[in-house]
Amino acid sequence: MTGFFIQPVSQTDPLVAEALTSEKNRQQTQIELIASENIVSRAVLDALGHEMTNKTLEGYPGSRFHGGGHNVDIVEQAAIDRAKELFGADYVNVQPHSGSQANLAVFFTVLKPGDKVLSLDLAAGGHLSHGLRANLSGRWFEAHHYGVDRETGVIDYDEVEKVAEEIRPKLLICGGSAYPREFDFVRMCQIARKVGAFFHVDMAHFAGLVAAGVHPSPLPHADIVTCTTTKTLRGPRGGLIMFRNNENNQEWPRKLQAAVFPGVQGSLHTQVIAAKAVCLGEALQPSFKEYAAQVKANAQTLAKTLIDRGVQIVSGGTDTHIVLLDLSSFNLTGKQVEVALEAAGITCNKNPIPFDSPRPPEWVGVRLGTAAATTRGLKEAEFVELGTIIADLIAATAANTLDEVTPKAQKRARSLCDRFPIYQ
Ligand code: DSN
Repeated sequence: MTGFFIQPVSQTDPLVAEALTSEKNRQQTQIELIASENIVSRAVLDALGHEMTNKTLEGYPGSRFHGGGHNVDIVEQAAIDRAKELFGADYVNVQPHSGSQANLAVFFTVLKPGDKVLSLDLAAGGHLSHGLRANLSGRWFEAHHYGVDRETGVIDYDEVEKVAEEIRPKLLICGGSAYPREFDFVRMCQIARKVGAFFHVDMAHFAGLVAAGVHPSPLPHADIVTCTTTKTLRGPRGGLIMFRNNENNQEWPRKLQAAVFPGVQGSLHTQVIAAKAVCLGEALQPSFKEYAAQVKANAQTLAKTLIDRGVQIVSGGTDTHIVLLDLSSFNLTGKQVEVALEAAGITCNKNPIPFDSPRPPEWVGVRLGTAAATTRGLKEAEFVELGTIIADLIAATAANTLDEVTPKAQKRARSLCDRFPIYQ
């Protein structure tokens, strides 16, 4: 075993080592605008790469199926306590391996197969784990969807109420991956109560904004809330489930514990639990409030810069970190613009916009998010620069002049990376 415990991957596995080095280099030299991404701290990386990964453990702190769990108990309890403090929750489960697993555990707890759910349509910004036919949630449960108003791109809550009254779902969900506006939790809760549904908020994208108090919290209104620890919360890949006690969820702590384990998962990702504790601790610091406020200010600056250059933004702006571009007036697809931006060193993703084609190659949307670049240190002035580069690239894609425009755009994006370095 000589070397087994000391040799780094660069000595033992050149193929993987090279891909890891290139990925780090890619992140250092590209501006990341994928809305579900962020750049975690060295402390979160330390926890993720820790020997704690060797520990197999099932169950919950104080009640485990394996011995030797004392240290994991400490980090899991810390993660639970910090999440409770951060979000003002009475119940927290930090074990879900992802947001989708967290959502599945909710379905497992409050629904029986065949029960009806009502959630935001995927094309209007929803999430696949909220009842897409291709996902388990859509196979085992009867999913129905509400959308957004065709003119405003914003949810029409009267319409949600009408649909909810027709469908009478057992679970009403709000949240998703590409809805750039705040949800009206008060109204959604009223609708849920009126039709006798439980109210679930998936705040995966905006959890960091809620934690920092720069976005309304769903906790006072929802029966149950899920999120990821990635995205605006700036932590490792994984999910959380939480709620504030009310008359509907009194029986749920026991059921949810069992739904996560052994319902939808086996043993813990112990090192991820440690990283979750670190990220939640970071989010409790005053500097996180400043960070989250800057994420929002940057998104608003980016949206305004693009609007001023004639780019249409779904819903006309943003209340969060998400800016959703509608490229139909340029006669461009999201894929064309995603490729043009990547060639210039800016990463984003094609996305459907409301009422878009069901075929991804035909989607006319691009989703941008400001969480990662804000972590790098970019502020309003740099987001004006970024918006200008993006608008130039969109115009050049439409005019077929990318060969001329890309090199200059690439230089400008690279200069932002050099001025705001990461992981030096
Ligand atoms: N739902 C995917 C996204 O928003 O990009 C992953 O979290």
